[in-house]
Amino acid sequence: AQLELSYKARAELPETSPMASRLLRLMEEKSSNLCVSADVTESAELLRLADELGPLICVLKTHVDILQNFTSSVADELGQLALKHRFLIFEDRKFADIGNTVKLQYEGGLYRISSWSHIVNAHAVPGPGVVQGLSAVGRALDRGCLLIAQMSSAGSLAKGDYTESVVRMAEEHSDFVFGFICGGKVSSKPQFVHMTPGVQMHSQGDCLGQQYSTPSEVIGKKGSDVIIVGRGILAASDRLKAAEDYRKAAWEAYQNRLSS
Ligand code: BMP
Repeated sequence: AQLELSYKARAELPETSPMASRLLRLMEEKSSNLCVSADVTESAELLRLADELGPLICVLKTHVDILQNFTSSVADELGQLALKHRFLIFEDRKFADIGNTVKLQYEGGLYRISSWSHIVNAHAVPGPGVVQGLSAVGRALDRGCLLIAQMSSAGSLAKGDYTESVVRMAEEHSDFVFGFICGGKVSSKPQFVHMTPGVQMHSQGDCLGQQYSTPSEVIGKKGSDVIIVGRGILAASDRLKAAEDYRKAAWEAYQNRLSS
């Protein structure tokens, strides 16, 4: 078996990118490998959530295009909360077009994603141009990108050879791509961060194809680094307590992995 490095040790490797180092370091400092998926439709609720759960999370994942009332000041306030509570913002935009188009989508439009989101993600299906287009905007701003290697939804086509090609694409663009959206560890290179959605402790799935695993399966068995939790926390009557339960479960699974 491969020697299991701590998040902190991985942050310090020379091959680890600045964005991965920043994330791995703050995970260690906050004892948190929890990313909350803040899938709410009101900006005020998004900001309340970020302020309330901020101390417990390493990343706040957004879908700004589901907000009814997004303005640039929402992005500004989110940025201030990210500084206050030391988390990174990840706009889950899933770019999937030719390089020139994603460049325009990332930088401009209503959302100006590159101006406030530390992390974005992309599908590899267009080929490396998608990463080159995003990188042309993001590199100069010290942003980072995750490639979608696998998906949590039933019947996903992102598997097998496709997943392997995504990993190679990441390795070839490691100055901007620092990790993966995946079900479990897909690369043995310790400089890459693995982030896994489809995590819930008390449900197997929803009626639209989502499939859930538990924090201990994802971090302990499958070797991912960060759990991404939406409704497991958002639908709880006490969101703060639910977030703490997920943080603790995922952190303990990581610690068990280190000591085994
Ligand atoms: P929930 O925990 O409520 O099922 O939400 C999961 C979140 O992760 C959603 O925002 C969804 O868009 C995202 N997601 C996912 O569920 N599976 C994937 O493969 C990729 C995702 O980004």
